[in-house]
Amino acid sequence: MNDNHYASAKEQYAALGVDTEAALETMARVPVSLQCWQGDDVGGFEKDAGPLTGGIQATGNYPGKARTPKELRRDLETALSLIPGRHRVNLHACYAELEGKKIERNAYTAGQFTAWVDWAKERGLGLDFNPTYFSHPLSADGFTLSHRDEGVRRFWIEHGIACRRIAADIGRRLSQTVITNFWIPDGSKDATVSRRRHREWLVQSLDAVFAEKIDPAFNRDAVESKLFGIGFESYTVGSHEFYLGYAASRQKIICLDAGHFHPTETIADKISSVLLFVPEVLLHVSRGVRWDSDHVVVLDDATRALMEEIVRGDYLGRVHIGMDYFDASINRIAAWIIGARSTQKALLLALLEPRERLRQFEDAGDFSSRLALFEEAKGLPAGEVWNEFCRRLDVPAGFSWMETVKKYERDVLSLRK
Ligand code: RNT
Ligand code: ZN
Repeated sequence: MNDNHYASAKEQYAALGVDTEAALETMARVPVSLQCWQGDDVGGFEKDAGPLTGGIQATGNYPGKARTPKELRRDLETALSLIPGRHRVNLHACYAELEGKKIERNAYTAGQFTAWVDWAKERGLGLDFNPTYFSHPLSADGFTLSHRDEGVRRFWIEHGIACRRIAADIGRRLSQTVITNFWIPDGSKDATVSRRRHREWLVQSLDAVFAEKIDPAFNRDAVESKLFGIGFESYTVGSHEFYLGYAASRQKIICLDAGHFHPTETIADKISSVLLFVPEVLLHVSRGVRWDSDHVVVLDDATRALMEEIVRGDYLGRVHIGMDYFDASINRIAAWIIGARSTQKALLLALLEPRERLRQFEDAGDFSSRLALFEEAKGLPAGEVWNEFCRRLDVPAGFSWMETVKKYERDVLSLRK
């Protein structure tokens, strides 16, 4: 019965020149990088960590957040078991396991991430990494790498250097590349006179962080811009122009976070421009809602357009898909799964687009047929291909995954007080 549904879908797509088998193969080999920080509201495990700062906020108090690395890993395993395919986990430096020792962030080493790496290795997961430039006394006044005080800048440069070394070490142990993403909160709430100086300091600091040559087989660096943060509304040192210029001139990966632009600005159209000038793109797939840049991803037009651009431009080999949102108002594991599956669905829809046919119409100047086919293609049975994808990878295709999450909530999460 189900097989027939897929077989019929396959035929309907084939009639438009779309190979569903090729789409399924691609789907099975494109990982998403799950953000560890969705599991504990960006808390991390440094014992004396204060509240979350840096202009980001996780609102809500849904019960059951992970309190220890073990809990977080177990939660991630549960989420990953309901997301079809083989994936990656994105770590932040503040998820270091310090075992009661007092170690400063500029002195972190791979030793603090051994348990994470062992775990990833055992499960065949890739890892990605982020230095943590927030929730720390030396970031309390809103500046880190672009701070006016040289000593503060030095501390954060050292943290960046330490993180690249940790990432390279992880990459060596896993025999694959770790992407290390640099995002800093630096900026101010109100009108700022010295915009220029902070940006000059930031260039110098980043150059110092990246001075050490590291084998790109094990670590590659990305830089992430932002429009504004909460409490940082008037000035963000690391703006889009800043990082696009930096990434292009230093050949770094540019990280595009879907929530970091003006409310009606989306990132889909940026892909084919930035990839002319930077080697690769890291996506922070997210959903901005008014002033929040980090709502759970859903299958919306912006996410669909993003994946369409990546597929149409044949960029899958140069784009890394990372998730970045944090919502503490719903079950945190469900949040991971909803966002990742929606991202995958957007990718599948893009792969199923009759793009050769559409391109032919476009090349022939037949825009009536192009628009007509865009609209007719929306009625094709993509859901059957998604179901087949999940079936082949042994993950529930439909809503029933929620039963597993609810059971986990009853048996595990509700016992965390
Ligand atoms: C913040 C950036 C950044 C963070 C993570 C936790 O606005 O999006 O990527 O979400 O580093
Ligand atoms: Zn981000």
